[in-house]
Formats: sequence, structure tokens, C-alpha cells
Amino acid sequence: MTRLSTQKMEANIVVLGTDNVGKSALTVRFLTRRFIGEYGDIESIYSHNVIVDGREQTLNIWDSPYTQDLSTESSLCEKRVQWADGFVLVYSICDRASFNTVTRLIQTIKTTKDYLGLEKVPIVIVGNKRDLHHRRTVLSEEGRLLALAADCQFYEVSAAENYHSVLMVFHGLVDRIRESRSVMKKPAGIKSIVKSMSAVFARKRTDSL
Ligand SMILES: Nc1nc2c(ncn2[C@@H]2O[C@H](COP(=O)(O)OP(=O)(O)OP(=O)(O)O)[C@@H](O)[C@H]2O)c(=O)[nH]1
Ligand SMILES: [Mg+2]
Repeated sequence: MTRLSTQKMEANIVVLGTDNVGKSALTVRFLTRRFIGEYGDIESIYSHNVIVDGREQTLNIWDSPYTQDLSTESSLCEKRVQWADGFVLVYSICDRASFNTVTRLIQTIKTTKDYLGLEKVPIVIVGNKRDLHHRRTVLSEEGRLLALAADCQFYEVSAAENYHSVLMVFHGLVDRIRESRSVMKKPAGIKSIVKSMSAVFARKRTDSL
């Protein structure tokens, strides 16, 4: 029997990306394990309890249809970014423009939130529609390189065909949110600033010799 930790975590997750990339399909797949094909203009914040690494977590997941109001420049987008603790940024592997938007979204998130000094920002990049590989226009390597450059996690999935990889996306994000919270809380941050300042001064002293 697995013992649950009493420490319950709550986290806000926003799913962002251009239209038709599968934001609702991914969200619904995670919540219900099902792929229903057509999702219409669903706009919802779902509350979902999960157990990750023996810990109970409440995830509030915000999925909304893409409109110009949700473009990376808008204040509505900024509001969502402020609300969220973690981000699922979705593009379709068959849609180059949707991949370019993810690059812009990362910049918006990083300039809106203060992630200074945080090694692993709570962002997961998702290349969806992997089953449509014959129509692929974005290589897996491009997604992986973007994630590497931005310190994000990366998955290629098919919401249509596979539940497990979608589960990995959300569990991976929960891990990152937890890590980012513990790093932000740590007073050791001050210690490391002092340490790096002393290193700079020490270097200056030796430089001037
Ligand atoms: N083949 C394939 N089709 C998918 C996949 N995921 C979603 N789709 C289809 O892509 C279309 C758009 O999916 P949605 O989940 O509605 O996309 P969305 O990003 O929520 O779009 P908006 O809400 O309009 O911004 C639907 O017809 C889905 O059935 C996938 O992994 N593979
Ligand atoms: Mg949708």
C-alpha cells in the first residue's frame, strides 16, 4: 500500500497555443482518458485531483479556445500567465506557425513572471498530433532544441492515440512546479548570491595583482 503524504499541493495550469493544435483534446484526454474528436469552443477551468509520487495534488487547468485576444501580445494572455503556476504550450507538428507562436509564448511568460535564477521553469512544450507524421512540418529535434534553449521540458504526443504520453506531460509539469516552489522558498538563494559575489571580488583581487 502506498502511503500518501499529508502535504496537499494546489497548482494552476494554463494550456496555451494557437487554434486547432489540440489544447482541448489534450486537456480532456488527461481528465477523462478519452479522445472525443470534436471539442467546439470550450472555455473552462477544470479542477482535478491527482496523485503524483504519492502526493495528492489539486490541479486547476484552464483551457480556452484561441482567439486574437489570446495572442502573446494581449493583456488577456498576460492575465492567464499571471494566474498560472505552470504552462503547457502546445503546437501541432503539422503547423509551423503554431510552433513559432510557442517560441513567442515562452518569451512572454519569461518576461511576465520573475524566473531569475530558476534553472527549470515550469513550462512543458508539447508537439501534438504525432500520429500525423506523414504531414509533419516541424522536426522533433526543433522542439527538443527549443526546450533545451529555454530550460523547458519537451514531449511529442498524440492526444488522439495515446493517453500515457499525455499523462507524462501533466506529471512532468507538476514535478517542475514543485521544484520551482522549493527553489523560490530556499533561503539558500541568498547564500549562493553571497558566494558568487565573493567569487567576483576574489577574481578582481587576483586580476589586479
Ligand atoms: N490526428 C489528430 N488530430 C487531433 C489530435 N489532437 C487533436 N486533434 C484534432 O484537432 C482538432 C482541434 O483540436 P482541439 O482540441 O479542438 O484544438 P484546440 O487547440 O483546443 O483549438 P481551439 O480551442 O480552437 O483553440 C480536432 O478536430 C481534433 O480532433 C491528435 O493528436 N491527432
Ligand atoms: Mg479548444
